[in-house]
Amino acid sequence: MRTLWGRANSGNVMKVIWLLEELRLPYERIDVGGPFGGTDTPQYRAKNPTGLVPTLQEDEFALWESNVIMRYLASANEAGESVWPREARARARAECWLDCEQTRLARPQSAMFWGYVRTPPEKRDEAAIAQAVKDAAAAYALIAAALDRSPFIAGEHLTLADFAWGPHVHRWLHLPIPDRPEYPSLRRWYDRLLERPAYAAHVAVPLS
Ligand SMILES: N[C@@H](CCC(=O)N[C@@H](CS)C(=O)NCC(=O)O)C(=O)O
Repeated sequence: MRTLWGRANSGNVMKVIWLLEELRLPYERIDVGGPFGGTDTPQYRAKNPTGLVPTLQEDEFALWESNVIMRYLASANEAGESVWPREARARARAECWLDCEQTRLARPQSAMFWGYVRTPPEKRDEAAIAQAVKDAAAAYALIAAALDRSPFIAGEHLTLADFAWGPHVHRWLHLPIPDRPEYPSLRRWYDRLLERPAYAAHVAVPLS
């Protein structure tokens, strides 16, 4: 039995839902985190000591960190070969972008998203949001340059790199950012992702 713990409107949970759906791996999802709570119990912390979402559980085996969960699912299941190259260098090239999403984008993206979507206008720290937008724009410039050269982030095919960045870009393009830099290759890639039913259904949803 495979269970994904985490609320569906978390960007990090969305990555995993999209992957599970794309690979057609059966799972159940349980809402925890945010308004649902449930992440501060000893039972949940035993599965995920950070108390964050997502957590993946397969019987007694539990994993946390969204990108690790994706790597595991793509490595442990034959269907994963289509999005996770078995050849070491091809895989390593995609890994760069997975780690880069965590190290360069995750923090400013989260500050920007919380600032615009989950904070009432009168309580927003406009300077902090502006800085987050600037930092996120610099991270998107990195993948835009990669996407100038190939249709997907790590090359000719959809890989976990696209799953890691995909939920963020939908938000980036829909947040009310006044002076958002336009990266044409980023937008073309986003349009390509929208053609995928699992992305359209589970990721490209109203911001909440
Ligand atoms: N690096 C972690 C970050 C996890 C994270 O920050 N999750 C957020 C949601 S996107 C969270 O759990 N927030 C608290 C909550 O939902 O209760 C990952 O990629 O899984």
